[in-house]
Amino acid sequence: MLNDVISVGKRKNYLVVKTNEAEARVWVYSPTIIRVSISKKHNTDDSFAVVQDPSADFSYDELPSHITINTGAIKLSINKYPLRFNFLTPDDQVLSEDDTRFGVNWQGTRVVNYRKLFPDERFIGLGEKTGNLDRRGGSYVNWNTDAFNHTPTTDPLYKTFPFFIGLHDGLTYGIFFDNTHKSYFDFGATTDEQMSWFGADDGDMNYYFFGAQSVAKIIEDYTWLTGRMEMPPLWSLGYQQCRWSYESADEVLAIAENFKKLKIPADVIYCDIDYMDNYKIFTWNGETFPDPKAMIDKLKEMNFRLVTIVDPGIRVEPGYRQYDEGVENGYFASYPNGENYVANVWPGRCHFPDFFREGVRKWWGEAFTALTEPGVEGFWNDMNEPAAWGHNIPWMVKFGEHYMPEVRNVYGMQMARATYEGTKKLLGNKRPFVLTRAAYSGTQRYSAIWTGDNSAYDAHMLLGARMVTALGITGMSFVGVDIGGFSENPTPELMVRWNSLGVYTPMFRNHAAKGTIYREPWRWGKKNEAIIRKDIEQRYRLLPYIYSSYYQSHQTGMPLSRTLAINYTNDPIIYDVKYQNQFLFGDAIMVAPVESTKFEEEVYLPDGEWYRLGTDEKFTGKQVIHADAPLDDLPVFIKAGGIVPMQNLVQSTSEKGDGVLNVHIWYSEKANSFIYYEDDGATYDYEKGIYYKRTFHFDTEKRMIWLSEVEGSFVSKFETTILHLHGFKSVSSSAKRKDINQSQTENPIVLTNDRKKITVRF
Ligand code: MIG
Repeated sequence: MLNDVISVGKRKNYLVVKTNEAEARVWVYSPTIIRVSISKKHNTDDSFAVVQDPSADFSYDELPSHITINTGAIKLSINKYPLRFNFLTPDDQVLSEDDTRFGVNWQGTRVVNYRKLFPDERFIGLGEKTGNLDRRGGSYVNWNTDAFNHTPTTDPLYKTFPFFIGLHDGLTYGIFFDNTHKSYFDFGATTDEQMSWFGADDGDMNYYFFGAQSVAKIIEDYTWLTGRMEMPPLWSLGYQQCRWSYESADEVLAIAENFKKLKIPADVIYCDIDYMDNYKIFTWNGETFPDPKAMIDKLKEMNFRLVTIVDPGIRVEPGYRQYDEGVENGYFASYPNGENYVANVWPGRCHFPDFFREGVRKWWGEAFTALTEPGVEGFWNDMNEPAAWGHNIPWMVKFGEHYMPEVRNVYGMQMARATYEGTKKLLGNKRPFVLTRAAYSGTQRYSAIWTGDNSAYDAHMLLGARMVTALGITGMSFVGVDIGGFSENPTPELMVRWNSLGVYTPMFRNHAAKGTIYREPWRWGKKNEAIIRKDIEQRYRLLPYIYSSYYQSHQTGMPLSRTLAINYTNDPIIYDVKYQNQFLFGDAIMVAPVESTKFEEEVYLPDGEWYRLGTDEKFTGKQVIHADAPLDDLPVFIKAGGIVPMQNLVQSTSEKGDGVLNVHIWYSEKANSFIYYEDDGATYDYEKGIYYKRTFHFDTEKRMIWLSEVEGSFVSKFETTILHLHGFKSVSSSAKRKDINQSQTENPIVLTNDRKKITVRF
């Protein structure tokens, strides 16, 4: 236990507070972010997650009983006898504080921080976890695991995001416990509602405290600290068709051709592990995929991109290039005596690249020429927990300078980093698409993620919706789940329903395990095919809105799929398990997931006014409504004031479209605005100012709609903007159709795109 302080002083840019057994260090990163690291040894101070440096100076006051640091936004009061940390608002309300009795406590190498639990305290975050939106009463472990066949209560899963947000007494705070060892979080589950606690098997009690007074600002601060996503390639936001596996080039092409023939929009097709020769990474099976380039060229003609899988396990086989080079240069994880570590996975006996070393990452990255030369642009990283049969890699296996238990939770992130850095170089100015299963905080800088091997039943679909929003809190905006469920077979109803939810999932990918029935949109009968097609079409119409929302993630860290706890933090009803799966998709759209066996659903409309998408039926908020939920019409609502730019139907993001940007606006008394963003969707030119950005405003009091002057030098692919007004009294609005597009409202206002400010009166 931390006992009395024996000395206080400043060293470089941090405060040092010593007791006779440990040392606490305190840094200020910004007025709303303070870091505390308490340790008996302070061995290393590297972080895989953090990309910012602390501010150079801050001042502290030392009083007889305590030390204070006041950043203007947070008051940290450090109690000296014994050493305890208390975080307060500038007007002295307690945000979060150590349990006065136990504070930070060690048992051997294990370190835990016990904190006061407030009676009304809720907890959100921790990323990819099962359980409820409000994690109060929950207990969790972070230990990246190949969780095949997991259920809606399994823990741990594939990823580690040791970041949560606490909510009590109308206050908000966040804690990021940046410790990569196996870690534990307990939100009052095991302490008789007395304390919350978090800790790890080893390492420092090293955490960042966020004191901003809104969930959105805390997410902004957390993603400032750990980095934000780049703009994704536009093609990766279209519909993605995957399967374990399409077994040959002929099958891949036949699937793509069918999408074209049936006029179902799509952008991406995948090759899972069977495209390789004996599961050897960076090879192709010469019989089933004799000419990858020819196949990919044909796919490109059909406007399809190919994503191929890579696993970390390198098959032990002399003569196989990756094996030979890895052995020769000592690139693999090893036992302490220097022998390469061997475990069994798909290729049989394997070695595992040590992604913790720069030279190894470079070597791995360069090997992607085997995929990029024939034309692959997307790289799927699987099995990187790392997974091997038997799961537990011996503790003595070394990765870089670390033994396995210290860095297991980061292995997947370092693989994704190596893949991202390597393929970014190989693709020149083009954006690679990287997808990873295992991850740690900060992975948003390199990769999209999916939630691993879910199953084809309703509870898993709902869990997926909730996980996506929890991952959004922890900085991961670009997230998908296997639409339809990976294991087992969905009923046609579940497939249709899940696909309709996929429209409003940041990454829209249909995937299924070996041995399950085929999942493509046409496998479910003509009637269901029509619904699936209609829903995928909606995704394509929404792409200008979705792409602008990704820009928001890129700029501020605000995720695409947002738990209602971000905007309606203090409304207790949104935490009710009945409504906890509802989410906002971007600023304007609210989605209520519905099980495939129900055709009506209780939906909670939070404060404000809401319109049902498709009918424009208007509702006042703060009430539960019974919403119709037939399989062809998922309950989707637009927040009054919502501004949603859409485009005409295209069959692929590679199609140019008709040049019309359809901007839908739903009436509200309150003024609103939306940042519209566009660029070439493919390259890094946007980093040089080659983008197109303008803000759409409307203001009911002023009876004006205006488009700000365009910022950036990109020329929009839309020559015309058409405004569609919904629910405006002075203009007739009879948009009664479900598939809104430019020709179906009576009031479109046609504007010719001018880069200067455009104003419209209504
Ligand atoms: O041991 O590559 O989660 O998406 O299809 C299974 C085969 C390995 C697990 C992934 C899944 C993928 C499958 N992989």
